[in-house]
This record gives sequence, C-alpha cells and structure tokens, in this order.
Amino acid sequence: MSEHVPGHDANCIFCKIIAKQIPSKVVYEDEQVYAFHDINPWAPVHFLLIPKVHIPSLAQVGGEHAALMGHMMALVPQLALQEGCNPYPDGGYRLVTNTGAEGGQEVHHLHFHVMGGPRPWLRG
Ligand code: IU
Repeated sequence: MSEHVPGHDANCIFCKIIAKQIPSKVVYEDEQVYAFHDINPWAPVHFLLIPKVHIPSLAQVGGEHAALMGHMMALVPQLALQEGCNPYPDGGYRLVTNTGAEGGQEVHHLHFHVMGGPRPWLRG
C-alpha cells in the first residue's frame, strides 16, 4: 500500500520508493529518513540513505537541514554495522554523495551511498 509523504515529488523515483509505490529492500525507516539496498550494488554491502523530504541533491542543502543531516550522519555507522560492514578500523565503509552531472549524480533525490564489505570492490 502506498503512503502519503510530505515533501513528496510525484515525478521522483526515490519519492515513489519512500511512498512504497515502487518496492525496495528496506534497511531502515523512521519519520525523517529511509534506507534501502542499492539495486545495482558496487560492493558486498551497498545501501542508500535518503531523506523523506524531496531535496534534489547536496547542492540544495542549507542550514535549515542541519538537524536532518546530523540525524543521517549519526545513522550511517549504526546502519553500516547492521548491514554487515566490519568494524572500524580494519573494516569500515565508504560514504559517497554524487552531486550534479559532473559529480555523476543520476537520481535527483539526495542520497548517501554506504558501501563496504571485504575488498577488492572500490571503484576509483
Ligand atoms: P547516483 O549517485 O545518482 O549516480 O546513484 C543512483 C543509485 O541509485 C545507483 O547506484 C542505482 O543503482 C540506485 N538505484 C536504485 O537503487 N534503485 C532504483 O530504482 C534506481 C537507482 I532508478
């Protein structure tokens, strides 16, 4: 069943995933954020952490989003371990936010890639 989410952009695929109009493999959900497995993983662990409010990219993030960004950053280490990343410092993970065309962004809803697990897997 789909859910109404404030700040939803009807044309955005990640907004549709948040609203459960498109299925995804959930990692975590609360009132502010949603996390799900990347459909095309680059690493043994690869999930995306996204705000429920539609923010197109990091370029649109401002001071009004400070609490939301802090919440998301604090979730990264918790969810990375939950999803099977090995502990710091011998394990760890990579956090990536592609921003704009030259940053390699394909989906224009802010998302943090969290990638980890035994190497080799890193691109670049
Ligand atoms: P990018 O940072 O915008 O380039 O990455 C978008 C990611 O979203 C990419 O890794 C896709 O595999 C992933 N993704 C997804 O998990 N599910 C989808 O329905 C779509 C893209 I579209």
